[in-house]
Amino acid sequence: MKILVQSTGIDVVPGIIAELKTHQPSWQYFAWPSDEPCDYVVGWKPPAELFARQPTLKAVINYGAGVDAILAMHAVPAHMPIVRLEDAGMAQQMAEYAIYGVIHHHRHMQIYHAQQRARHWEQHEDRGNVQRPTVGVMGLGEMGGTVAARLSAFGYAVRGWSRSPHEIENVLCFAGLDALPSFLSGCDVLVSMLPLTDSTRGILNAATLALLPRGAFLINAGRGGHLVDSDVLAALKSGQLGGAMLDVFHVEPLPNDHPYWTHPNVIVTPHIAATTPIRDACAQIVAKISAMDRGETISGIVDPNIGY
Ligand code: NDP
Ligand code: OXD
Repeated sequence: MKILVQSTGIDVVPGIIAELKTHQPSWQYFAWPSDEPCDYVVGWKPPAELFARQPTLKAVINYGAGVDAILAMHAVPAHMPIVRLEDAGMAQQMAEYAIYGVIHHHRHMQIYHAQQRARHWEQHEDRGNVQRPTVGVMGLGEMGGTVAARLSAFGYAVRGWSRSPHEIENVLCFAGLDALPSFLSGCDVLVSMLPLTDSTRGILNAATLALLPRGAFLINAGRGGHLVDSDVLAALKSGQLGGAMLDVFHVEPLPNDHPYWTHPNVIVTPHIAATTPIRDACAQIVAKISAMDRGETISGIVDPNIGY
């Protein structure tokens, strides 16, 4: 079996190949760019040229959870299965990221950071132990499902929203577009872990942000395309949003002159909410390729019609 490995950061490819070899030493591995005809490609945001130069590929294994970039490429042959990573150690990181953001808001950390810079001593803990915010999680899949369960175990009241109905212990679940207003109306903190699809692009806009309780805090670790940035900035200005923690953006790296960088109530992180853990990811990739090659049905095959 011949496996082609590609990534946007060329320096990570040798590490991925070394890790894949530990799980399956008998396969042959090639780093992109290579014209050696391969059976499978393990890649992240592959260039269109790769598919033209690799006509023997049987499937693409996406080295991450989100498949919006690869689905947007017209170069991937229509019949070729696209397989995404399922959790592979990322859900735990997502839970850490979300819990950090929720606590940042709940325990007034934005205010304390500003106070420290001004050498100002003042306590704001009246809300700290009395009124805990209700947290809403958009997307209840590998990431969002874990995030909702962990936040609930941490003691927050949690609600979740997905396309199809879900049942998660101690999480008030809503499903479908009709239920979105009821869901949003109870979210003091809104965490988005949605995939970017035709149905979710721009979903956080003036109309939907207006449905949140005044002063709500927004955490976005899904994709930048979920936000209408001008509407988010307007909501921050009016006080409809009390603050935001943003990990993903329309353009990455976030351009130097973007207002998010300097907004006093916005935390910017450089797409690190959950990075792909090489060991878990490679173990999962080898297991999925082996099963596919035996002709078995595997989980994690993307439905291009719904976009995730
Ligand atoms: P999954 O496919 O496992 O879950 C997606 C969830 O979103 C499902 O619950 C799905 O509903 C829901 N959903 C999809 N479309 C809609 C819709 N139109 N309306 C309501 N709910 C919808 O994906 P993951 O949890 O693995 O990953 C989610 C996203 O997180 C990725 O696509 C990626 O963009 C992002 N991500 C970001 C990272 C970062 O570092 N910032 C790292 C990893 C992922 P249903 O359950 O009904 O199908
Ligand atoms: C992913 C990501 O989708 O890192 O895996 O954003």
